[in-house]
Amino acid sequence: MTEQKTTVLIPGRMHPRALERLNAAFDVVQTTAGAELDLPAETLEKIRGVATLNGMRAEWIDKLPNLDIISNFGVGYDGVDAKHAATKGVIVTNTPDVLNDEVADTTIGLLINTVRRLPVAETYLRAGRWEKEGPFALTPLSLKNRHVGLLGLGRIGLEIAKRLEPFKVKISYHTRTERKDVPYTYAASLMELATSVDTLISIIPATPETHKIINADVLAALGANGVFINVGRGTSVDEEALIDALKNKVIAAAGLDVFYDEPRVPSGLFDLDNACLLPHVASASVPTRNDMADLVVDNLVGWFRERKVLTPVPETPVKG
Ligand code: A2R
Repeated sequence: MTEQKTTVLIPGRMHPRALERLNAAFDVVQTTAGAELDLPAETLEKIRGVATLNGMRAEWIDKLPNLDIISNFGVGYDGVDAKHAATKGVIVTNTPDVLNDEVADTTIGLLINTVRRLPVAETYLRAGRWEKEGPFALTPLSLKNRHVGLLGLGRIGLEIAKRLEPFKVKISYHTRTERKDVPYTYAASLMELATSVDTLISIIPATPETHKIINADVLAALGANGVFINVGRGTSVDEEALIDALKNKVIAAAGLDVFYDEPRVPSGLFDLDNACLLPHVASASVPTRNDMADLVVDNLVGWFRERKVLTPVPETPVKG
């Protein structure tokens, strides 16, 4: 007789390595986007685990009476209702730490690309303009003598700060709780941070508290030499205010890897030559995404084999 495998739901897309390993370990039910929970009642009852790319709403959780665990692919789990999961005794896990270095490296690349306009310079060369028209225009902005403010100094923010040190920039930060273990200057509010720095890097999660906190006033406080970089979540930004600030030179430039309503990017941003835009690629290398995929699977396997998970989120702490 064959052993009955535990049933795991994948609502929508999944990383191929995670999919392969999940198929080997579990009885996998994969649904399509738009029909994530369109399953017969007997299948819904069998589902004990979920592997997701940041999508598990409260009403979906409610449809799964025997759910134990939701394993999220990504450190940000704002698309998973972890508070609701907690009320149902459902564990939520995410993929912290394994992506810190990749995201921090990308952040430095995006900052330099934004300030020194390297993607624009490459386009200039590839269009044959260097030979025809002469050297690419000098960039008005430089990283030299900048004062960088980090909004968020958690696992990823700290790696960004460490990488900024050799660039000889001044470093400040704002978080709700001051850190006693870092040499950087603390600002008690976002406004205080934006007023004191000329470069703001956002690496905070999407929460009700962080919704559109980077607004017209914050951008104005950065000033005309100001540079804004976002590698956290697009929901932290009032995008209309950002487009206005870039258009009217309230700030000098922005580098964005994340957007309010991904993958839709406001057309106003496409028109701006002082915006450097990336399609949410900060952690998107094969090795890093493989590590994230393994952590998604290891959390599920650990739970169903030994009642142990590696990386539960704070809303659903696991005892023992
Ligand atoms: O506020 P604190 O002391 O909890 O510091 C956290 C900070 N943070 C905030 N800072 C200011 N105002 C807020 N309302 C606020 N909420 C959170 O963000 C901490 O310094 C940082 C988050 O750090 P971690 O939890 O270690 O997250 P990690 O791994 O650095 O990833 C950050 C985010 C993810 O949630 C994804 O959305 C994105 O980066 O990939």
